Parts: sequence; structure tokens; C-alpha cells
Amino acid sequence: MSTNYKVADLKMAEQGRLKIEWAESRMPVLMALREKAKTDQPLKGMRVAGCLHVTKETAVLVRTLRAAGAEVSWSGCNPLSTNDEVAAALAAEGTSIYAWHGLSKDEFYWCIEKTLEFKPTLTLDDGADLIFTVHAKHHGLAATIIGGTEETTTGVHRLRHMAKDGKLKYPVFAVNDSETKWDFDNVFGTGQSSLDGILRATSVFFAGKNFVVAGFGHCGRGVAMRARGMGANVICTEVKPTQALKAVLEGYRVMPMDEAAKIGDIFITATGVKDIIKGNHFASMKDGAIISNTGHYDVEINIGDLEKLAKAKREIRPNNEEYTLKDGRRVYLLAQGRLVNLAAAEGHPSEVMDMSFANQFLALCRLAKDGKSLDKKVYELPPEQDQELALLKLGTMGVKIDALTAEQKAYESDYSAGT
Ligand code: 9W4
Repeated sequence: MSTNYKVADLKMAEQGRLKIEWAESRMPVLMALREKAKTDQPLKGMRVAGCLHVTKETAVLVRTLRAAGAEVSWSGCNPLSTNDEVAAALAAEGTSIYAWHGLSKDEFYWCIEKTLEFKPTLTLDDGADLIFTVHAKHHGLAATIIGGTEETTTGVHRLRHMAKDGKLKYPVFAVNDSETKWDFDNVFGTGQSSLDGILRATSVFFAGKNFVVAGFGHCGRGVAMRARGMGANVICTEVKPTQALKAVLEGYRVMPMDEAAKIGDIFITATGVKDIIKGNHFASMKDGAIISNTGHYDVEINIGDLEKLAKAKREIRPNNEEYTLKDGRRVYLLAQGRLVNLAAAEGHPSEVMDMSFANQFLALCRLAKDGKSLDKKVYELPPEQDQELALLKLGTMGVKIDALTAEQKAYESDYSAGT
């Protein structure tokens, strides 16, 4: 038996396989690309090292990379996001994988190092840890790697800085910046999964409740839209006038948090900013208020303030802590103020990840084909790829759309006719 893996327990493989097969049944775009790649073999001869959440959806991507001819070596990119059953299933089917739930920081970097042993030609990142390790410790490898991809906003941001300073040693595609990635993730993925997290942690009835959404960016908009769909009275809070105006014109009530705090039944923060809900807000909340976050890590809700105001605290359900304030009012904090859609639910639905990972797959195919002629900088994927993927997705949903005729296209680009 080969030992090019380290997972929690190989005996979990069968459960993992079921999870992966369920995700495969919800990811038709990636599956269609896989079918085509089985004959075209666009990644033949490529060695792909990946550092990405080990989830059922990621496993569908890994299987697709292998079906397309690549050898693969994988590690997780967050100690808490690895699904041990999925990791076991991947190891059992011969994928080199180093990932288990709850690993330490040292173990995390050990796993990344292990995935570099087979000298990858392509890298796939979520947060840029793999690329950073290659650049910091493996200069020989950095010179021979054809290119990489990056999944997240933060990772892309860091890599752009590296490229600006002339430090990036191979081209990277910013998968995050594709419309079919970030728009789907932020609006539709976060929209549904955040409500899913609140429901799993509370089983509360949404209809008729005052549902306060802090921040009307892409995530906030998605959450507000879905909460309204379930019959909640949605109230938005904002600091940016244009965003606040958009929320008003979408038909939401908009007010400062100081006022919303007094009437809200359920709160969710989606701003990226700290201290959105803090001491004076807790002090004015109704008995039974539910508070959650789907924004930046765990800073948007000031839990220190809540602890100070509380006289007792207990876990009343998983991911749901009841704080009793000094006057007897109760406030319920979900997932310890961490991202409620990840900690209390399963993140973005597979159908949403279908788009992100189809983008990842096509980006790696592009690098395998043309990577050697690209400059050492961060590239966006061509907008045609978004259109191609969106059309594929529509096709899998049985939706047909119109196409412009040659005459209509000519009219569109004709500037001689005037108005
Ligand atoms: N998962 C994560 C992070 C922290 C965390 C209870 C409190 C991101 C994107 C995708 O970061 C991710 N903390 C937890 S659970 C947990 C999970 N707890 C446990 O106590 C702390 C993460 C991408 N993605 C999807 O969204 C769906 N499929 C995917 O591949 C996955 C995970």
C-alpha cells in the first residue's frame, strides 16, 4: 500500500464517497467538463499541487483534474474545513492527500511541504499559502512551475502586491475575480448558506420577524433577498450612501444600527468591519434576539461587550449560546460570532461551487496550454470564460436563451448612423 497520504482514518472512505457522489449529482458543469476532458486530456503530464478546503465539492474538482490526465497532491487550507470522510475517500482512491480536521499550525505547513515533494508543474491556492511556501523555500521549484491559480479575494490581493514588487516568479490566474465566481459565491452562496446556518442553529420561524442585515454589499444583498423571500421584514444598515440608497430602492427599510438594535428579532452582520454590534446595541435589544455574523472572521460582533453585560451563559443548542443579561433579557449568539454559514451549515451549496471550481479547472487547463508564454503577473480570466460557463450552467438547468443575429451585432457596433 502506498503511503503518499496522511488522513484521519481511512475507514471513513465509504461515507466520504457517498458525500462526493451527492456533490457530483449537483455539479453538472464541472461534470460536463470532466466528461470532455476524459478524451481531450488537457492536463496530461501535469502535476497539480492544491491547497484548498477538503470538502465534498473540492473532491469533485480533484477527481476532475485526475480524469483530465493530471497527477494530484492535495492539502487543506484551513484546519477546521477538512472533512475527514472526504479526505479518506480521496486517499482510498489513490489521490495523494495530506489533510485532517483540527491539525496544528506546524502540521499544516508539513502537509503543504509533502504536496511539493512530487515537484508540481501547476499550483492551486486558497489564501496563497502554497505559493508563498514555494516562493520562500523552494526557489528551484518556483522556476519550473508553469503557473498557479488563486481562489480568494485575500489571496489575490496579496499576490498582486507580490507581482507589483517584482517578487512573483510565475503567472497566476485570479479565479476569484471571475464574475461566475465572486458574484455566485457572495450573493447566491452566502445568501442561502447564511440563512441555512441560522436555521440549523435555531430552527426559528422567519416569517414576520424583523431581520436586520448589517451591510448591503454583495453578501448582505444576498442574505436580505433570501430572508425577504421567507417572509421576514428586512431592515438594512449601511454607512455608504450609494449602498444605502440601493437598499432603499430595493424596498428595504434602512436605519442606523442604534435604532435597528431596538426592534430586531434576528441580526446578521456582513460588513467586513469590526464592532458593528456592540455594547449599547446589546443593551437595547429585545428579549430573545438572535445575533450572527457572515462577514469578516469573528470581529463584527463585539463579544467582549456581550460577556461584560451578561450574568450567565450556556450552550442551549449546537452553535447557539444563550447570554442572560443582568435585567433577565436573553440574547442568543450563533457560532461564537464566527461565519455562521460555515460553522453552523456547510458553506456554499454544491451548485454554487460548481461555478467556482469549473473556473478553477478551466484556468489550470489554460495554464497547461499557454502558461509558458505568460508573464510573471496576476491575470484575470477572460470574460468569455464567464459567458461560456454561464451558458453551460443554463443548459444544465434546461434554460435556453436568445443569440444576437449578425445584423444585430453590426447595428450594435455601428457608430456612423447616429441616433
Ligand atoms: N470552513 C470553515 C472555517 C472555519 C470554521 C464550530 C466554531 C471556506 C470555503 C469553503 O473556511 C471554511 N470554524 C468552525 S467550522 C469551520 C469551517 N467552527 C466549528 O466552532 C468554529 C470554508 C468553500 N466551499 C464551500 O463553501 C462549500 N464547499 C466548499 O468547498 C469551504 C470551507
